[in-house]
Amino acid sequence: MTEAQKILTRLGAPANLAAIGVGGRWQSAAGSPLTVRSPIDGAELAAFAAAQASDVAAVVRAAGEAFRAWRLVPAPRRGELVRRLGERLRQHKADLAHLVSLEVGKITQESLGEVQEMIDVCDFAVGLSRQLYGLTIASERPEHRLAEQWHPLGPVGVITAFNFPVAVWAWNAMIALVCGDPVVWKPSEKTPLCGIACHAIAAGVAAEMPDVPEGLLGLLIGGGQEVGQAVAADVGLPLVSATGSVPMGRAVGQMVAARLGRALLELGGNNAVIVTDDANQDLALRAVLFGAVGTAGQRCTTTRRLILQRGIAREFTAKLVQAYRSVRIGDPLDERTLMGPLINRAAVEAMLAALRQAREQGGEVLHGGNEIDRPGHFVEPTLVRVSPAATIVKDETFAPILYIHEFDGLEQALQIHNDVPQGLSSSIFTTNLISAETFLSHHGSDCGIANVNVGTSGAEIGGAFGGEKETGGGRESGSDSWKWYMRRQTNTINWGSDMPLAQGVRFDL
Ligand code: UN1
Repeated sequence: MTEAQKILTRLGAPANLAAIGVGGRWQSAAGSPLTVRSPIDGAELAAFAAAQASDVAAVVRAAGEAFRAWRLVPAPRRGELVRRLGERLRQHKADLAHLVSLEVGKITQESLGEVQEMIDVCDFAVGLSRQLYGLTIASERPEHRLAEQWHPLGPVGVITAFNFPVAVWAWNAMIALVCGDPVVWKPSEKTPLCGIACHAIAAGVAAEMPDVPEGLLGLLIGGGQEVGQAVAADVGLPLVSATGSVPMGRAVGQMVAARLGRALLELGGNNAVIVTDDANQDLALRAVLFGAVGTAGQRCTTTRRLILQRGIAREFTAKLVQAYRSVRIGDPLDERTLMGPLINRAAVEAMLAALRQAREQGGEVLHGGNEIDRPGHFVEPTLVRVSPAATIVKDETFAPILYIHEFDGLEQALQIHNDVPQGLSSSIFTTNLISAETFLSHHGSDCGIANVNVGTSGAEIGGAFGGEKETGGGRESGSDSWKWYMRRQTNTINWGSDMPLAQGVRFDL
């Protein structure tokens, strides 16, 4: 048994790993064989057959049946399931984090942080289960009351990416569950074991509560795109929440729109940090280092562009090069390591290809630029000084490349900042109130997330997470993101003995 399999067994997964889960019922699939290898050293972690598109309908049907029962369960009681799940995640935090590190190559600190994010969203959702508020609205008619209610929406399809293989499911599933919605989850085919682990933990907790219907939680591990496409196309899923690349989101969004379903998209980012001449450079340096090098540059919120004011540009760049030199790269399970591997060979190739393009477009590599010669998929974190006009900087390359630009005035910085197709996360480092507020204003950052003296990555779950433009417009996790997972109903109640029409219309016989 591999270490990963031992962890899965402790978390309640079946000995023979299966690609399909409906509550505690696991079912082997007959799709293409899936061999899971660790990006750390290429070692095989597990192998089993993936699900096929034809497997989706039955899981969605079970979710539909579960919906009819779950929507009748009072929301605070639905919160009790999530509360218990949060407790169970606390117990299994170390094991689940270890599995994340093995399967994705994240350093232990970041894997623990990811599981903590799940626990935090559980706590948030438990509170939310008593706060699914609607408004009351002043009616224009006498003795009338106008109000809105939020009702459960139905089963939610959740498609997640490899880089947050457990947390993003939790962001969606915990909110959906308290809102009264079953969840059908299609994890990334690059991280099926994290999918199996979360499903096993959740199904174990659900089985302990008699009012939880079996089909409430579904899992489908696909081998390619076909399962995700079937999820997007299934009318039994009124909401599909998808996290991943822009091309994936475009495909899913169009399929969901074609059936007039609701899509919540959280796609690529091309996040920038602006550092002004008056900034606290120590703060900026630490935030940029974590934002650009953390998770080996594989977060949607990774800092990909650094926009430096001319007066401090040389000095700050020199400090950054110095910091990059001391980043320890290697085994993510070694607590001294700050950067682990990329997810797979294709990610390494994509990084090298982007760097070739950057050089062709006039970029100067100031640090890194190479693959590291050892088993697994290790690269050097890379700094490239390049003009913001170079087309390569408009792309999200899911790797630790940081492009460095220079600017003179804030207007120019904002112009460079917003001149990319994506709009997820952004930040400015400044001690000047006017610069900070301009950045946050309607003519400042065009992103869904905009920070002052805080980096682009590492958002808390309490806020709404997501972005504009090609990032897809969705909002997940905190604030009022829950409204995506429910249907709003507007109610007008006449408690008088007359029948006045709205807008003062008269229609008398
Ligand atoms: C992602 O990369 O898809 O803000 C999510 C952050 C994390 C989540 C990132 N809380 O970096």
